[in-house]
Amino acid sequence: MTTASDPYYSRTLDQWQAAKRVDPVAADAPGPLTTDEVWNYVRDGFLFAPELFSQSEVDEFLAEAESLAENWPAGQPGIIKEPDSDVVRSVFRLHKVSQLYNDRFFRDFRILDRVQQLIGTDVYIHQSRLNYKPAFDGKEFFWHSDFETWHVEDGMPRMRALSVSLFLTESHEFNGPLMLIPGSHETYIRCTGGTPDKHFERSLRRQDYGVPSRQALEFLLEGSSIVAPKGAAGSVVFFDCNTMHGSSGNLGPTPRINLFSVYNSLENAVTQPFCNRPPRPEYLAERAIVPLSDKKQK
Ligand code: 6CS
Ligand code: FE
Repeated sequence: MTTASDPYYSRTLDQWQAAKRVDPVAADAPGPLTTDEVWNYVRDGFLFAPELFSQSEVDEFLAEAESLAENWPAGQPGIIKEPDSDVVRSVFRLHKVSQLYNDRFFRDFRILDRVQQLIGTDVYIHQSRLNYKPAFDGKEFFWHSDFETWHVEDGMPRMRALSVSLFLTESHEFNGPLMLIPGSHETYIRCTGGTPDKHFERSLRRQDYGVPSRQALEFLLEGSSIVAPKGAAGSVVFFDCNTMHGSSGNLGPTPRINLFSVYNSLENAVTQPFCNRPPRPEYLAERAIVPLSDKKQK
């Protein structure tokens, strides 16, 4: 696709640019969220649901998270180490390896009903992962829009996806909580720089391309601010695919573990990447599309 026909081209100019989002933020489908909650999501680009899951559910999810990191089969793709050490930073494509997460989280009605209400169609999982943010060693995730990467490197056409992040440990000010810029989802930042070959092998440890410039961040922060939803394990953040977010390192003595799933509209399945590189591997961008509505778990 040419730059002219793609509203979300990026990494093609020498200067960063701010473009207006052209897709609606949320649909008006029926579901458990109140009108106010949907409205807040449309305004801010995220919604915080404290303690949506119970402590006993979280205990099981946490045991699974620890077991996955410890027993990841040698040679199975999808395990990422911290930038300066061999400590596990993330594991990916959990919807293909964890029955527990599939049955009790990814397809749980508390998640899927809300996701479908916001996206307005049936959905599938584009990506799933655990971020471990280990005690003392867990490094930052610099500011980014997930959509910029999913569009350029994975070929996701439009902004019809959202992320769900479940806190498996308490999120607090010392362990590098997720930070977001409310309202930033309305602006698409075109980044400078290209896409190096096999960029993903580096970017998941430390991202250097597809990140906004300092001036772009200042621009997004004019009239806005940084927020960090904090709270008990079991709390959930729903955030739009274009909301600018990041997190600092974990300087605390215990890990900060989050379980993520990314839902994309069935009408927005990935195509060829919007850069001159082959698509990223399927552990990062699912191409085996499984509609979720008939698999909902009550
Ligand atoms: O490259 C990706 O797809 C991703 N990277 C980051 C830093 N956040 C979202 C997603 O996992
Ligand atoms: Fe992200």
